[in-house]
Amino acid sequence: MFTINKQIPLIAGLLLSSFFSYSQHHVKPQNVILIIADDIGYGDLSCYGAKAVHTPHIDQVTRKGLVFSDAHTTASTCTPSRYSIFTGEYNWRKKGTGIATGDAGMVISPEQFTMADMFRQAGYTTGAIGKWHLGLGDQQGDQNWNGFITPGPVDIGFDYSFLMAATGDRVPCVWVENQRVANHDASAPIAVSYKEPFPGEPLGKDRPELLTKLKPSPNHGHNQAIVNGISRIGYMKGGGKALWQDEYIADTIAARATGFIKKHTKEPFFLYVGTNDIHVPRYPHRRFAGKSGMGFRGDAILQFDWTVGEIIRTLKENGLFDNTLLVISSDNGPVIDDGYQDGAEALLGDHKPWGPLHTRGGKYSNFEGGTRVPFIVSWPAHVKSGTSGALISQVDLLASFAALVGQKQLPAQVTDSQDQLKALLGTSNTGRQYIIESSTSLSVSDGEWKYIAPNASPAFYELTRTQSGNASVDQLYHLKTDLAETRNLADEKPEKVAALKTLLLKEKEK
Ligand code: NG6
Ligand code: CA
Repeated sequence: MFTINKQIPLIAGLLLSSFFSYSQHHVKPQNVILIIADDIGYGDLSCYGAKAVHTPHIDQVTRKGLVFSDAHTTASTCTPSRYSIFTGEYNWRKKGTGIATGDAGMVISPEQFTMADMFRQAGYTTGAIGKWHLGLGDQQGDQNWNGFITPGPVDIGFDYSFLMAATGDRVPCVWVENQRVANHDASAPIAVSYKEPFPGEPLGKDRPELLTKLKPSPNHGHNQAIVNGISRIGYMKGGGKALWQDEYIADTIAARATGFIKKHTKEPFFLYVGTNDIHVPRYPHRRFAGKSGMGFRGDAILQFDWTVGEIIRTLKENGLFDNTLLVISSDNGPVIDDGYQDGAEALLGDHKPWGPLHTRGGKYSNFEGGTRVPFIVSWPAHVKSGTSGALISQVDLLASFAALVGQKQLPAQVTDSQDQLKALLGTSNTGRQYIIESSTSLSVSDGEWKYIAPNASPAFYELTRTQSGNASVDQLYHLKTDLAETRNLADEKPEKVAALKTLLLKEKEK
């Protein structure tokens, strides 16, 4: 009896400790999928209040998921924003993180620690599919598009990659699978240049009659190499059967993403899916034609929603949906005319891509419209459905995912990523104390107040019709009562300006 009695606390202790170690080490999702849309605005999805466009597949996710109202990118364009997601470091700390050309070298160097490295360490198979725009190879222009391109995603932690090097509107217009051009056509060797045209290759600016699918907007550029009846930024030669068809880009990305899921049903995986939707040139598949009533831009939103639906369906068919942590977000705010005459402006109607809250700005802007983005988390086994007002930044995904999968120690170079797992999983509504956003200026926001540092750039970008948030003076907005950032209170609240400036300075000195 004595021994048994003595053992009871021991057994109970063992049970308890194994329970706690179980909860610490086993409450992690089998898979993590990060879907980053391109240029989808805060108001472009029905779960964020859009009425004119319906995104039922994403609605289906939100019925069991968490919808964030105060989630941000670190920058208002793609390359810097994705740089921060993958490295956990603010883009503005590192040179060369601006919008990359299609022949840019790797923006993240192989020595850097990334989200993919972290997942790999935690035993997850890692994949990157779709839009990359973070450079390939060592330096600008040195890629061998007809052979092996190195360094590449494998050197920053991705076991598998199937990517468009930059954007739909930049050459080369080919898929790069595991650092080789997919379907490479030996009869049409590929050459790419961002300096000089290739003699004999037609250019959009000279041969408008060849632009059968979309025409560039005046003064935006996008009038260089012609591929598939659309002129692009940059010069390109060759490609042959490897060239992508714009109307199948979404189908290709969805097929690769669902293929990756089906191939890895038995092991944990991390999958990054960067959609091309709804970046320009918007040329969705004809099955979406006219379905939104808003032309190509609206139809591309439906195509994005369909892509999410394909991923969900595949997860469900393979019994993976409940135990997959899925994050859906965007890389920057919305833009209407970003370089092609696709009717987006004329057909917009009452739709407000910036959101039901009339957020000002959009892609390229320092205002909230540039960086406040849709952000949805789904993990039905552990995350309750609802909404969250927690202030979060995409730069926090790395440390939060690391906490999720038990990778406690992150290298010091992961300067800016905070463990916001509780906010991400909806067990806390607090989030960050403040976030830093970047465009032409740096801004700091604590969720209630936002400060934008002065700069000399124009207040309005004529080409994209963007209110840029640039001003030669300090700007201070009370977001809680003025989300549209219309009343600059800097003169009335000098102490608040000083406090936020101090935060910014502290961050810069880190
Ligand atoms: C801009 C392009 C724009 C788009 C953007 C990158 C011009 C005038 N505009 O420079 O069309 O490609 O770069 O978009 O060239 S992003 O979403 O990938 O950041
Ligand atoms: Ca973008």
